[in-house]
Amino acid sequence: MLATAPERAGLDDEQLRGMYQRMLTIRQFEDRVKYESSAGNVLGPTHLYIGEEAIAVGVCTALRPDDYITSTHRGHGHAIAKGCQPRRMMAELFGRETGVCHGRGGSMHIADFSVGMLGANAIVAGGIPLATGVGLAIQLKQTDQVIAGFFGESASNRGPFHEGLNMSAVWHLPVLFVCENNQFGQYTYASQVMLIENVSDRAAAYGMPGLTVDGNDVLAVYQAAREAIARLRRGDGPVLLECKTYRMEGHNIGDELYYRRPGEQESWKAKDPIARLRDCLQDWGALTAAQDAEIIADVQAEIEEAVSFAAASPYASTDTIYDDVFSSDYQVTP
Ligand SMILES: Cc1ncc(C[n+]2csc(CCOP(=O)(O)OP(=O)(O)O)c2C)c(N)n1
Repeated sequence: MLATAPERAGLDDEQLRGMYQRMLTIRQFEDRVKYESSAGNVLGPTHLYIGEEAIAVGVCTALRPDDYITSTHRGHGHAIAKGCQPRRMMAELFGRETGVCHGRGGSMHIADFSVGMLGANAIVAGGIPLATGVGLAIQLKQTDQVIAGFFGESASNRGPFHEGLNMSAVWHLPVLFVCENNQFGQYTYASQVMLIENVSDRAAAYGMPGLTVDGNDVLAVYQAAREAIARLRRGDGPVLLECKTYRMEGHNIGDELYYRRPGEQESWKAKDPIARLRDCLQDWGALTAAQDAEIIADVQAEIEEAVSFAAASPYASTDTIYDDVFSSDYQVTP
C-alpha cells in the first residue's frame, strides 16, 4: 500500500527549501550532463536520474552525515544528495584529475568516502552485498550508524538481493534497502519480468518489514526513511523500502526508447517530484517567488561553475593512470 506523509513531515521552512534545492541541483546536473554528453565531453556510458530525485533526497535527508550509502549505475543523484560536490563529480565525468575519483571511475564508479558515499556500481545488485557487509562492520564496531543501499527493482530479481536481505535480517544489521522502482530494467518493462506488483512484498520472505511509498513525493520518502532508520539505530534489524517512480529518460544516454508506450512519459510529467514539492512549499508559505528565483539562480551558477571547473582541469597523465586504481603493492606490467 502507498503510504503518505502528513503535511511538512515535521520539517521547518529552511529544511524544506534545502530539500527543494538539492532536488533541483540533481535535475540541473543531469540536464547538463545530457548536454555535455552530446557535446562529447562526458566519457563512458551514463545513466540519468531525472524524475527520481525525491528518492535520493528523501532518504539522504533522513540520514546523518556519518551514515553511509551504496549506489547503482544511476548514481549521480545519490552522490549529490549525500553531499558530493557537483564540480568534482562533473570533473569525474569529464575524465579529469580533479574528479572525485581522479577521473579513473567515471559516471558508474563515483565514490566519495569523505561524505559516506561508498560507491556507485555498474553491476546490477552489486551494491546490495556491499551494504550488507557495511552493516556488519557497523554492528561489529558497535556504533549507531546505518547504511542505505539503493538499487532498482530489476536488481531485486538477482541472487545478491535475496542473499543480502536474508543475511541482514538474520543478523539484525542496520541496513535500509531502498528499492527505486522506476518500472524499467534497461529496455524491458518490469511487469514483463516480475509477477508481483510490489517489490516490498519480498521483505516478508526474510522476516523484515517491507513498505511501498510514492517515490515522487519527497516527504513521503523522507518520513518512511526516518522511521525505518530509527528502527535500525535501535538495533531491530533491516527494512525494505520500495519507492515507486518512473524513469523519465532512456536507460542510458543514447537510448532511443522505441519500446516505451505512447503518452506514458507525459502522464508522469504531471507528477514531477520537483514541481510537486515547489507547489506545496508555495501553498504553505515556505517559498516565496523571490526565494524560488534565488534558489534557481544559485543552482544554475553552481552547475555552470562545475562545468567550467571540469573543462579547465587536466586529464589524468598517462604516467599516473594506474594510481588510485590498483593498490601500491600491485605490479602492473605495461
Ligand atoms: C549483473 C548485471 N547484469 C546485467 C547488467 C546490464 N544492465 C545494466 S543496468 C540494467 C537494468 C537495471 O535495472 P534496475 O536494477 O531496475 O535499475 P534502473 O536501471 O532501472 O535504475 C541491466 C540489465 C549489468 N550491468 N549487471
